[in-house]
Amino acid sequence: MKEKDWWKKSVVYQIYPKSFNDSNGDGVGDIQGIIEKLDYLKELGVDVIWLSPVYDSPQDDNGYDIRDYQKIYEEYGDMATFDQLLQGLHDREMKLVMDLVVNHTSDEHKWFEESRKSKDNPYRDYYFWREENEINNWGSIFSGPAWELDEKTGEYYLHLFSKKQPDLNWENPKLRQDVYNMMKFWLDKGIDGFRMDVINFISKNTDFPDGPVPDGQIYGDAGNDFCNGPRIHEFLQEMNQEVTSKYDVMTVGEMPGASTTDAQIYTNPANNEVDMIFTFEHMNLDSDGDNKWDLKPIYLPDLKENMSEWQVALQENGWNSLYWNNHDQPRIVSRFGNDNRLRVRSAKMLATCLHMMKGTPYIYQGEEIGMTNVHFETLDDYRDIETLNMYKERKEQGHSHESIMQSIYTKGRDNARTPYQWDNSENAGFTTGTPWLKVNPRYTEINNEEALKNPDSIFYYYQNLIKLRKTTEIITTGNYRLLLPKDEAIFAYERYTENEKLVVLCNFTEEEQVISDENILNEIQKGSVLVNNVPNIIEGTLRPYEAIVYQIK
Ligand code: TEU
Ligand code: CA
Repeated sequence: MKEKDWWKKSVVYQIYPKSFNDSNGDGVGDIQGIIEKLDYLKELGVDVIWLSPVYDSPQDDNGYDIRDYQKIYEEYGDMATFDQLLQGLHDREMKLVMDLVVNHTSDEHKWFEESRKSKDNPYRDYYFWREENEINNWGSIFSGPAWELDEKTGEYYLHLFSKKQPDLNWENPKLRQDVYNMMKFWLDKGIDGFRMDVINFISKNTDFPDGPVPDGQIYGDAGNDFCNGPRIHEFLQEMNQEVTSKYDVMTVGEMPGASTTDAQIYTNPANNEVDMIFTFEHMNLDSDGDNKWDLKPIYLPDLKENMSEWQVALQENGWNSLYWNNHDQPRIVSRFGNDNRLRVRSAKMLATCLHMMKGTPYIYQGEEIGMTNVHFETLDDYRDIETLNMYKERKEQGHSHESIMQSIYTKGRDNARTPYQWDNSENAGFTTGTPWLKVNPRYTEINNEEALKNPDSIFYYYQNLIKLRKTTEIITTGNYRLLLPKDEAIFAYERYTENEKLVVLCNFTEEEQVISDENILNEIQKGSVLVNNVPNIIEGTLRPYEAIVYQIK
């Protein structure tokens, strides 16, 4: 493996700064708070930190609405503190990947403030402006129409996300150069890569044809008009050539609406676009239709089929990112596991299932201690713009309060954003003040201090999975094959090289499962146990949420 491919051997840990650790008691996490936890992250063993946006922002979407790309948001600290964080990570031989949000800016960014002033302003073409008869039926992903009238010039601007997140016009070469220069500013500081926010949205069909339905959630059905658009590969290649290829960095593109066929192009090293992408497909399988708020229980064979399709499609000339969680998704142990009696065991099973796959695993803060979804009684306790807008819209459409709250409990983004649970003191040790979003009441039982005290905790299980990746080459290099594709309870697969094999067996249910497949039984008899989550294995049987990995040489 080339030195440059260090990210193939890495495990990434995502920090959502607002909710990680508050160092000064104002109720908001901050960079100093992260610095205080660097030794903890080192102990977990992760190689790379992905930091969600810390740039200057009015925080309409918690920092994914950037006012100034080269300034740190005041509540998080300043550039000197940021430099200290970067140094602190490098001193501990960890790397730092920053969020790159260039599909849109904040409406308070100086480009947009200029752009809206007049039709002949030099920044006018940094965004998409259209007359009333030129706009289409697209809906914003955060509800309502995607076009907003600006009184000043009487034209509409495009915003696929909130009104305060106008979309940048990548057709404009000057905008592209400004973005590249900004990227170089951060790379020259020594950061180690970018996670690129909705990066497959930057090329759009600028004729703006109507979509099939006026709903911003439906990425796939909008054809290639706003995702994977006509010039997307050209833009990514240009960015690579002008910027990222000049540094030893990793790039991961967040790409809703990208299929495995798209991903084969995006991640093929020969194309010089990005190293890997985040797919959304496995995260959409527990939605009824294309709207994430319409709920449906997960059907395991669907999940297996989809994840296996990605594994196989990218195993030769591409690369996968592996994730269950991020700041937009509900907590995995509540979603595909059991967050009550079998919380610890099912969290370990889910970790095993993901971390034994081929690709770069991402751990989202709190996942390593099995943090769970939250059920706040009233809407007032929620903060996320997507959730609040959706509530209003669905209420107007006639949905009942109860059914909307059920969707929020199951899918809302604030599930992932409640403050990190450090200990069982007030506010989970996250802040001495009033947290910006309430702490999950389960912090007395689920917290970091508790996890570190208990050798059987989820934390030590993750630590071990990360160690295994370092010592067991096949986890990085082996190819993937799904076993028992139709089984509704067991997720089984193997990883193989010419002379070695791993067999991974995961029970996704609360019931004991018996393995009757002769081939699997024969294989595991020849193997030794690499990792498992329930003591005293009974060969051929998987107890509730049990996971076993056999190594066969
Ligand atoms: O998310 C992209 C995105 O499409 C999300 O809106 C996601 O689909 C949604 O949360 C699920 O309904 C990225 C960021 O990760 C997210 O936090 C931002 O809000 C969004 O882009 C806009 O920058
Ligand atoms: Ca703070």
